[in-house]
Amino acid sequence: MALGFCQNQKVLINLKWVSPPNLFHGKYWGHIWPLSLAAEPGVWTRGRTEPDSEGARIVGGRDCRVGSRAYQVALLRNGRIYCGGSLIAPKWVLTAAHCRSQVSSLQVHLGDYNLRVKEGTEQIRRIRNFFVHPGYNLRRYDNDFMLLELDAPAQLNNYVNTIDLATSCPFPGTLCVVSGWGTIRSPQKVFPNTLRCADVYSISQARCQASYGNIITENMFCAGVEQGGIDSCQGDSGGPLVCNGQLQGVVSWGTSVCALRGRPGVYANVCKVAQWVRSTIGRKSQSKQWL
Ligand SMILES: [Ca+2]
Repeated sequence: MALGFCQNQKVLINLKWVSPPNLFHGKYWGHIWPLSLAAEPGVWTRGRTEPDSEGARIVGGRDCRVGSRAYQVALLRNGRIYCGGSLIAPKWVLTAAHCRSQVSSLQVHLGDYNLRVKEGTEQIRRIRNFFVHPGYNLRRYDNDFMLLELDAPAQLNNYVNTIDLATSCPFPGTLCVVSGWGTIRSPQKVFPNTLRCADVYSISQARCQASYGNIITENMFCAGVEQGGIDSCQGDSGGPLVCNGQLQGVVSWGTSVCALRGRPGVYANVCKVAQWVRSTIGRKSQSKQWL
């Protein structure tokens, strides 16, 4: 969850993804999509030059209530947050396709809250297999979905539980909650120990396209707040955006400086992939090779 800052920094589109600190710089910038910047000159506009004109505006998320996000998954690499995800069935996690790099090395934490403390609620799994959406397009960030099959099913309880997929597409203005262990500052990187939550509102496709142009497809939607300052950010990728108790969005991308006014977060549109999710899980659950 990010706080909003806007200094003399170019605003770059970037996936809400983070690599380990020793690789951070190279891999982070390696995920910028230059063509999108060329196609969308507005994205290149520079931030305000007045010192602290935005830095004083400290707004952002909050600690989630313990146990309130039992579907939240942490994908860790070398003990650090890499991406988020959502438990949608005891053996299945829905996350973002752009989190797929070296996916087999990721550790899956269910029922976690403070990543630095062993709370006794955690269930740790490995990834047996992963399925990237067949329509995923890295250059356009389209269909940014990936299913992870866990090596063993989760034991469901008060701290670990599944969430239902959205049964309808987002209605503009709906209050939603996004959660994750991503950076709480932007463009600085400050990673919290505890799970953070933020309230954002779904935004119409017309307004989303007014912000980002025709990069926005029907498989994405925007969510944010009018004044900026509250947003998902690097490290939150793949995590849940939940509206009315259903998983409506997967944290996908935004400007590299998060939470800017007029630059809402972009989410993969879960209502468009319910059939793919059901068929993938159903097919693999029935196939003996996966038992
Ligand atoms: Ca913990």
